[in-house]
Amino acid sequence: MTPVTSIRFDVLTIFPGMFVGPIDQSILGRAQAAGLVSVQIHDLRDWAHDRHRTVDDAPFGGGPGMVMKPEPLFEAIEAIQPLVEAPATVIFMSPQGRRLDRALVDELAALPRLLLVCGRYEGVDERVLEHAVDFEVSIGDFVVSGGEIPAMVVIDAVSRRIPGVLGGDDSLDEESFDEGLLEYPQYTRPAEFRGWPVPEILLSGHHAEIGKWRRRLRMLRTRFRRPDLLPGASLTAKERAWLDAQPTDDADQAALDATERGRVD
Ligand code: 9D3
Repeated sequence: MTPVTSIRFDVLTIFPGMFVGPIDQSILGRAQAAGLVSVQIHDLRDWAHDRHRTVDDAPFGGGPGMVMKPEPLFEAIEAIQPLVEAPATVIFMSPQGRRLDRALVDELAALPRLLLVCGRYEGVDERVLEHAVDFEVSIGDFVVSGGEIPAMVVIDAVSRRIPGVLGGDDSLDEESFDEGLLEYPQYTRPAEFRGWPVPEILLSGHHAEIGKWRRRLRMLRTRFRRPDLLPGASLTAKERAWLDAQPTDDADQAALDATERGRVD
């Protein structure tokens, strides 16, 4: 018997309805049916103390906006933790958090259980972050309206790292990013569309040459679009030398990449 890794997500939110479509569709839906991933959504208002189901209040010291009250959050987290045996790592989705990247996705995928707490309003009572949350996660330096969509991003990205979730060869998913290079350009029929031809090499049937061309395009593209990735990319000394020898002064390298520069000489 091969060991099976699975992960459980609990989500705490005041908008449980936002999660209904996304997590039941496609790859995530299949992963849940296969028992590789489970997702349970919890409505924070179920732990409110009044009949208006209030979960926010004005900030001490004044200032704009509202702050999430501590009692419902503490009580919800304490009620959700014992629902299954594995202890959950509690993550608060927040613009102040550690920025999500591949390394963090992999760290999270190694955990058995995550409790994702979605923020709303201007913020949350700091005592929740200090005493009930393990750490905060952001999906990037831009503002979205709440933690729900970021939590879905975490669930989707982390689930893809669980073996078996992608169905086929899961290792395929990482290959292009793994080597720290962007992907090569792709084409399908027709061979000429509105006067724009597919690069000739791809029609040649010379698989070794096509492989070289694709590799070169990946290197050129990465240098042009994401030069920050290059120092960490796994290139051979020969490949680095080749790339260093390519001119960088073109007005439109992107267009050039797809044709001339990728030519195998
Ligand atoms: C007034 C200052 N704003 C902080 C930048 C207030 C604020 C705006 C939006 C506070 C929270 C939010 C809602 N965003 C999230 O909860 C959130 C988020 C995000 O906005 N960007 C990236 N990642 C995340 S994770 C949660």
